[in-house]
Amino acid sequence: MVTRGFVGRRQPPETGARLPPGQYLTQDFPILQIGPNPAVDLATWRFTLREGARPITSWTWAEFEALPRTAWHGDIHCVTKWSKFDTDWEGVSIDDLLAAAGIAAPTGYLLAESYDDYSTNVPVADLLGGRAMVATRYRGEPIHPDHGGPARLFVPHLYFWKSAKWVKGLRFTQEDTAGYWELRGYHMYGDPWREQRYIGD
Ligand SMILES: Nc1nc2c(c(=O)[nH]1)N[C@H]1C(S)=C(S)[C@@H](COP(=O)(O)O)O[C@H]1N2
Ligand SMILES: [Mo]
Repeated sequence: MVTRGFVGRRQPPETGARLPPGQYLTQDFPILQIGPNPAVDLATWRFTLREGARPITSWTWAEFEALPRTAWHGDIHCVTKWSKFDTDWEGVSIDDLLAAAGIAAPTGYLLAESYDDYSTNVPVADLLGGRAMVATRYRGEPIHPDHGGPARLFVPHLYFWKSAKWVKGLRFTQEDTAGYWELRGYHMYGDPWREQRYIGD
């Protein structure tokens, strides 16, 4: 207890304001996932947008790499209580993805689907206005497979379980459909600043 208080006071004052409630700051980059890294081959990689069951557009890796790119710098927050400051990501914003697909932003929700059978749900509105991307680079390098490379959904204003690693597509849905962790008791939305960790928070 004494050590905790001591460490707490040694943090720069701005650290507290940047940490959502119940979070602590870490310098490393923990790896959290439901199983082993899936094998993802760039030669056969596809990224597909779907409305319900219907495919709208799909990109190969080369096509995806040619889309407009956005950089993002900031903090990420995991529901297991670590936060990491000043991370740098690059990828294709959801705004640019929809524009490239030639569609207006759908109403409703999105279920992100991954190569490891993971999924997670997010309201579409949360992905617009530059607040989310399909990230392909971390700190200027291709994302390491342990962190979801070649491509992961990246929604930094929600708990990090919403940032689906090894993402293979986005499915737009009318209903808010629970993903892997949401089916197992985690919150449907997951705002770190409102500490929405579990259903009912
Ligand atoms: N495809 C996939 N994405 C996933 C997961 C997973 O198991 N599979 N785990 C989630 C969880 S619970 C967290 S906290 C973050 C961890 O990302 P990291 O390993 O890059 O820190 O990935 C999320 N995205
Ligand atoms: Mo997590």
